Amino acid sequence: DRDDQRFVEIIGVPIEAGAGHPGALMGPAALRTAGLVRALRELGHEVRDLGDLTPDPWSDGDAATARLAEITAWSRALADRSYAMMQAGGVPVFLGGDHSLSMGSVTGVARHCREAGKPLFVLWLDAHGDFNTPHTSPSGNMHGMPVALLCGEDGFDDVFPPEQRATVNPAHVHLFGIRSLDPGERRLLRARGVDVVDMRLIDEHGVGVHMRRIIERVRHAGGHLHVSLDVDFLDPAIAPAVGTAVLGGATYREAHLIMEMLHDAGVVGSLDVVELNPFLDERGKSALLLVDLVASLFGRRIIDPAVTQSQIGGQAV
Ligand code: NNH
Ligand code: MN
Ligand code: MN
Ligand code: MN
Repeated sequence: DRDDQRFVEIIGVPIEAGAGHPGALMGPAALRTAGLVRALRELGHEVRDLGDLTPDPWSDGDAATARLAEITAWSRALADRSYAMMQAGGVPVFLGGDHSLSMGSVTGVARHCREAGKPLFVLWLDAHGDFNTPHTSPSGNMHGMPVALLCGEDGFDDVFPPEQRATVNPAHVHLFGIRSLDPGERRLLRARGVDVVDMRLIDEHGVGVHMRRIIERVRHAGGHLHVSLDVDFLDPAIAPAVGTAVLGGATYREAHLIMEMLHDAGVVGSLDVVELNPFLDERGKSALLLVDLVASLFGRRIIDPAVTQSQIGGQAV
């Protein structure tokens, strides 16, 4: 038996209106098929799968208006549900669905943290900055905007009226694995002081240096860390199931090391797993990899540290 058992609540958020390519709405189903619930239970956690979220019906209009209305409906429903899941005291895991779902999931987490007086930090594992606003976005796709909404940028009053919007401090956001930024979002990221660990920094220092820095910061503040894992953070060679693949992503071991370090630090309180597009996968390999990464985040390890010590003659490592 282990001393790090958690109560994990899983909810599917099958939304794809924020992405340019259809298919992400099959993400939650693929993650379940790949064995997410079983993997977490095998680690000894208490797992409850709440099924998929159903938003209130939204009104349609022309294509762009309908997409905004749909994302608004999902975001509001998810913010309320995410808040309730936080209040229930477990670790909520949000299965996407495209990355616009984080507008709702993190808003709910932020409401809880504000009331609980707990500083909220966000680790955004992604190829992209997701800091566009409706004014800067070259594509208009809302999966490229959630961090800007969360950090209080203008242009999102349709999604959340100001009183429903729980803002995240941009100085508490760590973008990680970044290798594609649009000019407008790059300027905004600089102006707001967001920490951007791009692939260049990861190549030069390794992921461990930057993860230790981020983990120590959250620990020192006694904070809550929300992790938002976009599949395109990973190199497309190991995770092809994304509509917006960018070369030069995290390797298999870099991604696992991040998850293992986060687990050992014990700072993660909520998780998004987003942008899986099973229509683009190869025999389920991306979905299976994501399940393995989540398992590492929840305590799966290659070998128990005590065993390692006895095998090297009892010397501490
Ligand atoms: N930056 C681009 C945009 O805003 C791409 C965003 N796509 C993503 N983000 N997949 O993670 O349209
Ligand atoms: Mn709490
Ligand atoms: Mn993203
Ligand atoms: Mn991305």
